[in-house]
Order: sequence, then structure tokens, then C-alpha cells
Amino acid sequence: MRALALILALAFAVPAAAQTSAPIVEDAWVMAPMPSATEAAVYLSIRNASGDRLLGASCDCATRADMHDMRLVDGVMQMRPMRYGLAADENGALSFRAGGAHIMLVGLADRLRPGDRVRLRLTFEDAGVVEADAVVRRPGAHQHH
Ligand SMILES: [Cu+2]
Repeated sequence: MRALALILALAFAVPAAAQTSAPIVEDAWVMAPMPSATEAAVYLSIRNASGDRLLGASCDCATRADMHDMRLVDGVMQMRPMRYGLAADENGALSFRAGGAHIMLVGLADRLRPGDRVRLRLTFEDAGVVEADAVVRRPGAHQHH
């Protein structure tokens, strides 16, 4: 009986251990858009030690959540679409920082004002859906520490 209990304990321990390596979303924030804007950029970092791939994102606050990169073209920063499917970098992290890659909320349902919160759903290949709240902030109000 004791051996059986041990086997059962081990059998249940494995999925629990796998869950602890699920990606963790940190410092999620939305850059407050202009009043007439229909899009807003989200920045966040994802601790992603297992190298899980980010397959997509969504928010009830917008029609779509696309992924964009920034690129300097003839001295002007331009956004260009990125494909989902990114895995973690060599440090186990995925970063979307102001001035760089971001998740673009397209087709905002309501005007977003500083202090508002939106709930993001990030879909990973292994971990499935991971939810995170993002606070709306003015550009420049976010001090990185
Ligand atoms: Cu964008």
C-alpha cells in the first residue's frame, strides 16, 4: 500500500512541477493612446525559462492584438508586423519595451485613459493561456527600475 501511495504521489508531482515553469508576465502596461486613436501599444516582459513559444494575444478591449517590431527606415522609426511564434531569448525572457517590439491593440472598444486596466490573454504553445493585467500609462510615465 505504501509503495502504491508513493507511485501516486510521484505521478501527481510531475504535472505540478511542469506548471511552475509556466511563463510569468511582468510589468505589463499600455501606452495611453491619443484620444482619437484606435490602436494602443502594450509593453511587457515575459519570464519564460522553459522557452515556451508565444503564439498569440488577445484582449476584450480590442478587436485584435497584433505583434509589431520597430525599425529605423531612413531615419524614421517605423512599425512593422511580426509573426507570433517567438520563443524565449537566451536569458529565458521575451521583452516588449518602449521604443521596441510591442503588442498592438487594434480596434479599441473604448477610449483608454491613464489609470485604466485591461486584461491581456497571452497564448503559449505549452502553457496555454496566461492572463495579465496591464495598466494604462502616459508615455514617459513608466520609469524602468
Ligand atoms: Cu504597433
